[in-house]
Amino acid sequence: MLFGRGTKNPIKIADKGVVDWKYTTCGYCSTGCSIEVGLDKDGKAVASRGVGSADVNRGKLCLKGIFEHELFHSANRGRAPLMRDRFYESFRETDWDEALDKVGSEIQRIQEKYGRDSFAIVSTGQIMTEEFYTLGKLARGVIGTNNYDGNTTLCMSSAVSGYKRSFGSDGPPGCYEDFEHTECLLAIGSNLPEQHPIIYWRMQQARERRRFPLIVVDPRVTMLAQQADIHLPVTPGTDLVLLNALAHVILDEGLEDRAYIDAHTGGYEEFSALVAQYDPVTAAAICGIDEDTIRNVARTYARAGAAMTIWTMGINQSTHGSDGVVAINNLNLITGNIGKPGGTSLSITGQCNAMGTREWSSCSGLPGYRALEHEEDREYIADYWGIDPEFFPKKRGLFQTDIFPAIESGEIKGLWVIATNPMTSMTNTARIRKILENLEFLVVQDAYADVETNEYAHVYLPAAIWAEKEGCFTNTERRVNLIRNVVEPLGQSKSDLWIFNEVAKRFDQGRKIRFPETAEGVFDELRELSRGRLLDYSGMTYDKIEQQRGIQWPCNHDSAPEGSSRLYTDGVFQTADGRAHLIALPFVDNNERPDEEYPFWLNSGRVVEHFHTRTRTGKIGNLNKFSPTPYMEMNPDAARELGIIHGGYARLTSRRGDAVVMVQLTQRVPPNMVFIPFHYHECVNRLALGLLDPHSRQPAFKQCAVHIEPAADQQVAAVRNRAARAY
Ligand SMILES: Nc1nc2c(c(=O)[nH]1)N[C@H]1C(S)=C(S)[C@@H](COP(=O)(O)OP(=O)(O)OC[C@H]3O[C@@H](n4cnc5c(=O)[nH]c(N)nc54)[C@H](O)[C@@H]3O)O[C@H]1N2
Ligand SMILES: Nc1nc2c(c(=O)[nH]1)N[C@H]1C(S)=C(S)[C@@H](COP(=O)(O)OP(=O)(O)OC[C@H]3O[C@@H](n4cnc5c(=O)[nH]c(N)nc54)[C@H](O)[C@@H]3O)O[C@H]1N2
Ligand code: SF4
Ligand SMILES: [Mo]
Repeated sequence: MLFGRGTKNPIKIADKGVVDWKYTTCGYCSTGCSIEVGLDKDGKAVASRGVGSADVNRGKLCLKGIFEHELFHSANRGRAPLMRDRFYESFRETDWDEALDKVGSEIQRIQEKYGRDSFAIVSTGQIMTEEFYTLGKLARGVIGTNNYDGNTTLCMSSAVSGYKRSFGSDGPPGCYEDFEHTECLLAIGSNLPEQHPIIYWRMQQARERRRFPLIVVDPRVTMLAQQADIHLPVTPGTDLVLLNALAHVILDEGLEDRAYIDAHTGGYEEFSALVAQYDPVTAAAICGIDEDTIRNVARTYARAGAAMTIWTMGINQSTHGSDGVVAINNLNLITGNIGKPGGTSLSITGQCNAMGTREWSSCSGLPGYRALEHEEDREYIADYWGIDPEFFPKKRGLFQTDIFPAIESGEIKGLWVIATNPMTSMTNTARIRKILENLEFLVVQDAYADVETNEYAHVYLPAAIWAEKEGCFTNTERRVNLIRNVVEPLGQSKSDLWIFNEVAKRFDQGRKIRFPETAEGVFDELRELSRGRLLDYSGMTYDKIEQQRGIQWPCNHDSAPEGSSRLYTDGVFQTADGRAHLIALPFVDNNERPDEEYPFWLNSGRVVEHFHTRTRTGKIGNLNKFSPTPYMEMNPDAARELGIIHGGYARLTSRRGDAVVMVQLTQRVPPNMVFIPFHYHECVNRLALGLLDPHSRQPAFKQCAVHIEPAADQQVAAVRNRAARAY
C-alpha cells in the first residue's frame, strides 16, 4: 500500500498477511479502546488496529495498543506451573493438578493452624470482571478470609472512598462526551497525553471545536500542562488547600449555585465555616499558588455554564487523597456541576479493569457495590451463593497496604498474589522483600514467570493473558467492554477464571457452590445480581456489548436499554436521604518535605511507552527502546550546581534507601524537584516513603525528600567490574 508523497520516497506499509480481524478491547489503561487483532493464515496474531465504529477511540490507538498483539509471544511468559519447597531452591516444572493441590492444601493447613484470616489474597485491576467476581466468591464464600484486597489500593481507592463519602456510592458520574459540553476543564494531577492518550485526543478534539479553558494543576510542566491556559504548579501534597481556597472564593463572592445546594446537598453549614478559614492569602502560603490566580481560577470555574474536573494519581496518591476527591466533589456540588452535560467530577481510572474490581471483586465488601457491614447484603449474597450468612465477616478486613505489615508482624502466614507485582510497585523494596521471605507459603499467579515477586514464591501459576481469554472490562466512563478470545492461551497457561474454579474444587464448600465454567455463564450472575441497582447490567449481553462497542451502566430493558452516559442527572444520590454530602476538610500537613539534608522533592509516575512494572512493555522492542534504563528528569540549573550532566548518572538517597539513575535534564521539573518513572525494579520505590491516607489507605507515592549527588559513569563502572571479575 502506498501513502502520500506520490512516487517520491513513498511510505511503504508492509503487508502482514492478515486474513482475519478479531474484535477485542485493549488491556492496558482504563480508556477502554476497541481493538481488532489481525491473524495471519496460520492463526498467528500479527497486527492490531483501532475500531473505527467504537465511540471511545474512533479508530485510534496509542502506541501500546498498536503493538499489543506482540504480547502473546513475548519473552518469559509462563508456560507451565512451577513449584519449589523453599523459596531459595530453584523451581521445577510441574502439572496443574500437583500445583493446585498444593495451593489448596497449604491454604487449608495455614488456616487450620493460625485461623481463617491468616491466609491473605492480593489481586489486581487487570483481570476480567467475571474473573474478579469468581475470585470474590472463592475468597469470601469458600476460603473465607477477610484479608483480601487488590492493587487498586495503590491506585483508585482514594477515588472510591471520596465518591462514597460525597455521593453514598462509588461510580464516576461523568463520561468522555462531557468534553463536548464543558465550558471549563480543571485537570488535577493527571498527565492525560501520556497516560490516557486517547481520552486526551477526545478532549483535544472537543477543545478544537469550542475553545474552552483548560486549567492544569501539576507540580511538573507535563505535556498536558503545556497545553493549558492556566498552569498551577502546586506544592506537592497541598491540592486540598487549593481546592478549599477555590470554594472559599466562590462562596465569598456569591458565585455558588444556591438552588442546587438547597435542593440536593446537606452539610453546608459546617462546610462553609471550614472553607471560610482558607482565604486565598492563607492558602497561597501553603499551596504555592498566588492569591490572584486562585481567585481567577475560582471565578472562571464558577461562572462557566458547565464545568468539570478530571483527576488521576496526583490527587489519589496522597495522604489527603480521599479528602482531595471529596474536595473536588464539594467544588462541583456548590457550583451545580454534577450529572449535567459538561458538568461533572470524573476520576480518570488507572488500570484496564480497576472499575471491574471495584464493582464485582468483593475486595471491599460483597459483589455489586454491596457492603459486608449491611445485614441485608450479607443475607442476599449468602442466599444467592447458597452458604450460611454467618460465614461472612461483618466488616471489611485489611487493605493491601496493611496486609504486608500484618505479614511482617506474623499475623498473616500465607499469601496469594494475582496479577500484581508488589516487589516493584510498593514502596520500601527492602522491607517488601523481607516480608515476602517471612511467608510460610506464597503463590504467584501471573502471565509472566519472570515477574520479580515470583522470586519469593513457592508455587507459580502461569496465567493466560488478555485476549487469550474472554470477559469484560469496565472503563473510566462506566462502559462495559468485551474482550473476545482471539488466540489460545500460550503453552499450558490457563485463564484466571479456570484457575479460580479449580482452586474452589479443592475445598468442601467450593464443591457445593455453583461456579459457572464459562465467562458468559458468570456474566449471567452479574446481570441478575445488579438488576435495579446503580450498576445495573441487566440489559446487557455479550453480543449487544460487541455491537454497541461497549455499554455504560446502568443499562436495563425498561428505562435505559442503550445504557446511560451520566449518573445523578436527577440530583438524587445514594445516601440515606438522597442528598449529596458537603464535607468540611481540614488540612493536616504530614508529608515528608525537603530540608537541608534531603533538599529535593522526589516525584514519581509514568511515561507513555511503558506500563507499570514493565513485565509487558519491557519485552516489546518498539516500546522498550524509548526508555530502557532507569532515569530521572532534573532541572538543568539544579544539576549544574551539583556538577551533574545530561546523560550522566546520579545517586539519590532518601531516609529509606538509595538508587542510581541516568539523568535527563529538562525544564519540565522545577529546580527543587526530580521525577522518576516508577517502571523500573529496584529504583524509585527503594526511595519513596508512601505514607498512607487515613480513609483509603492509599500510599502517597509522589511526595518525599531525597539527597542527590553525581555518580560515576555506570557503563565505565560496569566495564571495570567485568574486567575486575576476569582476573
Ligand atoms: N503509559 C501508561 N499509561 C498508563 C499507565 C502506565 O503505567 N503507563 N498506568 C495506568 C494507571 S494504573 C494509572 S493509575 C494512570 C496514572 O495516570 P496519571 O496519574 O496521569 O500518571 P502519573 O504519572 O502517575 O501522575 C500524574 C501526575 O501527577 C503529578 N503529581 C505529583 N504530585 C502531585 C501533587 O501533589 N499534586 C498534583 N496535582 N499533581 C501531582 C505528577 O507530576 C504527574 O505528572 O495511568 C494509567 N495509564
Ligand atoms: N513510586 C510509585 N509507585 C507506584 C505508582 C506510582 O505512581 N509511583 N503507581 C501505583 C499504581 S497507580 C499502580 S496501579 C500500581 C501497579 O503495580 P502492579 O500492579 O504491581 O503493576 P503491573 O506491572 O501492572 O502488575 C500486573 C501484573 O499482572 C500480570 N498480568 C497481566 N495480565 C494478566 C492476566 O490476565 N492474569 C494474570 N494472572 N496476570 C496478568 C503482569 O504480567 C504483571 O506482572 O503501582 C503503584 N506503584
Ligand atoms: S489509550 Fe489506553 S486503552 Fe487506548 S490503546 Fe492506549 S493503552 Fe490501550
Ligand atoms: Mo494505577
